[in-house]
Amino acid sequence: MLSLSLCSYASLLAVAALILVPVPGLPAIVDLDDGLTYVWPLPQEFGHGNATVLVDPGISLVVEGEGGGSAILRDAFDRYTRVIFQHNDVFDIFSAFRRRKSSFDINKLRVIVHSKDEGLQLGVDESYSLLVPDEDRTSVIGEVTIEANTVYGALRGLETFSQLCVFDFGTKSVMVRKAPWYIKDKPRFAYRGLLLDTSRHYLPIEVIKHVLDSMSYAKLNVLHWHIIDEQSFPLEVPTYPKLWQGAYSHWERYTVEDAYDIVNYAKSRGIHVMAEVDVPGHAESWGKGYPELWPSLSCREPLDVSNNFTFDLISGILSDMRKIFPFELFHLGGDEVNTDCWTFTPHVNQWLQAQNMTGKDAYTSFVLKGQQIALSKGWTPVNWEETFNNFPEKLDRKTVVHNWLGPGVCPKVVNSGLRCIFSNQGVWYLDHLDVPWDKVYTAEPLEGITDPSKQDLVLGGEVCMWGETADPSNVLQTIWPRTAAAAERLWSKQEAIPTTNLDTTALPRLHYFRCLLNSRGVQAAPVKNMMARSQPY
Ligand code: CP6
Repeated sequence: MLSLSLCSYASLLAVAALILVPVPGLPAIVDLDDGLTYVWPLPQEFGHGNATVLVDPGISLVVEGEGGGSAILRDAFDRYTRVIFQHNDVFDIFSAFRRRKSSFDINKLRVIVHSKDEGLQLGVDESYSLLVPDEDRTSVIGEVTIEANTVYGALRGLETFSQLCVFDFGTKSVMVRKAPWYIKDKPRFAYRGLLLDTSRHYLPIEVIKHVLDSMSYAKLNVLHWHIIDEQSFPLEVPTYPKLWQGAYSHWERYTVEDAYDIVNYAKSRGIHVMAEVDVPGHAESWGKGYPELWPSLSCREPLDVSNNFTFDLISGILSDMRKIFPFELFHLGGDEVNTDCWTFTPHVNQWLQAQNMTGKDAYTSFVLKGQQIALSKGWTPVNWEETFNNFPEKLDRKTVVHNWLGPGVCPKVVNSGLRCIFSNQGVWYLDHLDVPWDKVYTAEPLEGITDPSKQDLVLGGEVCMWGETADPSNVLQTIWPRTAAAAERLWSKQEAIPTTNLDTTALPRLHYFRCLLNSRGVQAAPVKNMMARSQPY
């Protein structure tokens, strides 16, 4: 037959081409049959078979359980069907028409959400189970099942399902390979954060939302919004309307409505927003509108500790912010405080002497006052580690200490009974461009902590995208792909995360996840854009 002979000619030619024209240096195409599981972060427990099933682009959502009616769930379903079927363009709608409905193995997504409580507290139940049937149509026909206690667990399950779906460009259809899948999943840590800094460079609302989308793909759940700092004060504070005179410009600002919008957008992706007001250092921009906050023109931060107005203003800011940020944690900074600036300023120095205080005493008292203001508004205070390093026993017992200076801090924090967030700058500061992905990946938040009751005091960890060198032009490609390495560390079982032979165990999966981000419009950089490993290959 003509077709046969054409075929054999073609394969002969192909074989000849392979023998005659070796193609050195082509990047390896991800081999989905290499035995690795291409879901990032890796689920806690899973098993699968070896069948390939077709997914109907017209897949319908069927909800069950008390929380099934959630608008958050419905919106997420719409988002994920757009992501999964992005290649099913107008022509594929016609092909779907021609196809008989029964030719798809999966045409229903059944989501069971047991609770209708949509409160998004720290430690909210994000567990889910996911079942993708194989082609055996005698069993539960055509139905993928996600079961979760809360809508936030269902969101995580949807993300996992979306990663199992791959578009086959030959048949132009979406399929799940290696079905059936049985997945039972939950996060290892309750706090899986990313810091964004909108003071050093303003980030438009759309960019922040894009970051939130990308976080949800890696199952990260806390946006630490470092809104204001010494360079600019972009946030509207209605009680003290001159504060945002410290913004870079009229347009580089966030209204109260903008901030609400961010918080709601994050909530619908299961992401908490933890706001930060970094005092008393890192606050120079506040004095643009209220110069009396500056000790003097040559000492503009830390804020004037001798002036009661300083604390009235902090209280006013926090009252206004309390209406916007429902998350129970609130970050009060407390890092890099130059107390010499106070002791060298005559009127502040006089005040210190009258109070019988050293600069360090005043720093302590400032931080503790800040904590009391936050506590009085119903927040749990978070402070950078210098506060713990300087006066550990004076901090309120509810304090969460945020590590950054180096390793070994969280062990001390949890031994003293306080809670800790891990962000060791040597591995999890994204502005350190020379830190390779594998160094991010092998960093372990529980290092040096063996007692399980102490381990429980480590809430999790956070990668920090400081804004000095990141703006809308490069922020996403600086965050990704390395943030994915931290995201797996924070979600997956410690025993499942390889520590050796990362080239073959983790790297192909990271390449694949990076491409998945790109396919969803996230500008994640190539894994090897920087020093990809400590050692050259
Ligand atoms: N801003 C604030 C910063 C940093 C910190 N706080 C910072 C310090 C050192 C490095 C990176 C960032 N830019 N407010 C420290 C918590 Cl290397």
